[in-house]
Amino acid sequence: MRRVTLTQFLIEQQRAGRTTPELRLLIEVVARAVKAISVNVSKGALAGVLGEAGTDNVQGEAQKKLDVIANEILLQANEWGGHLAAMASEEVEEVHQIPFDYPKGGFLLLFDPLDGSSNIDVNISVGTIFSVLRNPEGEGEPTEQNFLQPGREQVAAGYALYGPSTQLILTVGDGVHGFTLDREMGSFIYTHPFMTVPNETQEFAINASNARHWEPPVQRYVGELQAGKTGPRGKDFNMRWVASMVADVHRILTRGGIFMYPLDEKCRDQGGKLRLMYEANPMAMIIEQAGGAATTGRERIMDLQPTKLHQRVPVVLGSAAEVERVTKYHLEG
Ligand code: FBP
Repeated sequence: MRRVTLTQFLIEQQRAGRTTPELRLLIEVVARAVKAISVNVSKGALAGVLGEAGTDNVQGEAQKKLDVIANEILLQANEWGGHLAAMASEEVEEVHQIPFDYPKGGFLLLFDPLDGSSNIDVNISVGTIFSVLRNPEGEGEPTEQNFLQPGREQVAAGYALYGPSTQLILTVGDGVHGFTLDREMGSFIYTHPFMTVPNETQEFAINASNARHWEPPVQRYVGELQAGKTGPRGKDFNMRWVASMVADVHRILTRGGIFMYPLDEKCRDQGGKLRLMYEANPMAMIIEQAGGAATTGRERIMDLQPTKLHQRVPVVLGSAAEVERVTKYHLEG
């Protein structure tokens, strides 16, 4: 089979009018940053990048060294790239402006530089999640308000998975496409065309240690799954929880399933655990583009009107039939 690189794939998308030269070039800058992060992640203790950084992020969470390294790599690469009006990162409280002496572009980039931080020191897969929006017309430096657009306004979304191999999963609104990093060539090779989420599944992902905090609809749904053949679902379900959203979502994109980080008594005050702008929205776009569904348990995630850059939301995504069932249980009250 002809090996197609990410650059060739994006140029073909551009020739077919499915993306613009500016967006293609932006995605290539993000891909280059992902390669640099992949090198750091794979070196681990050899490069002294494991462990705490000794600082906290905007969410008050202890930062890992790799959180800081990955964030710096993405900021520096995209500041210089010339395709952005501004950026937003899980690790940075305010909007990150492009230095005055660098060229600017028409896009806004949002990212979680290293997702699944709690797994870094135990060598379990982690990732990077990103979302691209258009910067609304207007004078002056972009503000937080410029970013507060519903997920359906995203022009691209993707994630990198730093696992046994490094993969880049991408959508520009025409299906979901997967690329695998060829370390010898230093290029992402097109390996997974038009990834789709199977509608039916027998696999679910949720942090069951939170069960006592769950709302009744989730108690009911998970209870039925655990009842398996003997219960109303009449079939057995298996559970998986990597605690790296990227890894759990990638499994669902590959073989189906449902991922839930619902609203529970533990995270109710925060509105949820996962962040809307650079975790839930990009993953929702990818899952929907792959034929799945993504809700808060009550509403379509990509229809939510954001109110804050770092706001958190409940997340239920994956195989459409299961997401619809969980949402129905919530709406039945
Ligand atoms: P960050 O690591 O980017 O903060 O992401 C949050 C996250 O690690 C998700 O990747 C994962 O799905 C979830 O938190 C795991 O939560 P828990 O520790 O409750 O299992």
